[in-house]
Amino acid sequence: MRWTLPLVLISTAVVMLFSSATQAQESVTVSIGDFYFDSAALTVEPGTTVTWTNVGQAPHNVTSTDGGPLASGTLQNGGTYSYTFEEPGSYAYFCSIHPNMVGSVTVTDGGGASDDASSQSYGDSDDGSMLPSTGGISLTVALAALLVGAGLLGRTLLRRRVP
Ligand SMILES: [Cu+2]
Repeated sequence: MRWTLPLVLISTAVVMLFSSATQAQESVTVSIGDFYFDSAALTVEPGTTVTWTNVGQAPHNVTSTDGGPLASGTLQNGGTYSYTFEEPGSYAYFCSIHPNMVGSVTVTDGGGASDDASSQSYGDSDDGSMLPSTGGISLTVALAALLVGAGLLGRTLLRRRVP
């Protein structure tokens, strides 16, 4: 019966680790100002939805530079445009009304271990507004549960060896 708690904790931790690794999808916002994109250079994982919001007074748009998929049409103040990036690659875009407004979204190949995913998320200090904090917290909780579970298991094993 002493095995039950550690085993539950460990399996819970493993499930949480896997689910946080596959929860790469997230949402990121980019502000469109007069006359800039913020963040102008974004790095996301596949499956990320990026939403541009025009916080400026002038009309702007999000238009792929090289015939890519981004085509927001004209966004007035408060207007938004979303696109979900599935394919890895580099997506350059600009505002065709003000061609000196340029930005890019880099989509990673996303095929890494969970270590890659978390270090990537936390590396984005430029756009600290949209850190996937829930993923980080659940990873920490999972690791803590794993350590506690392993500790309990170890103590149980030690106790069993003592006559
Ligand atoms: Cu513009």
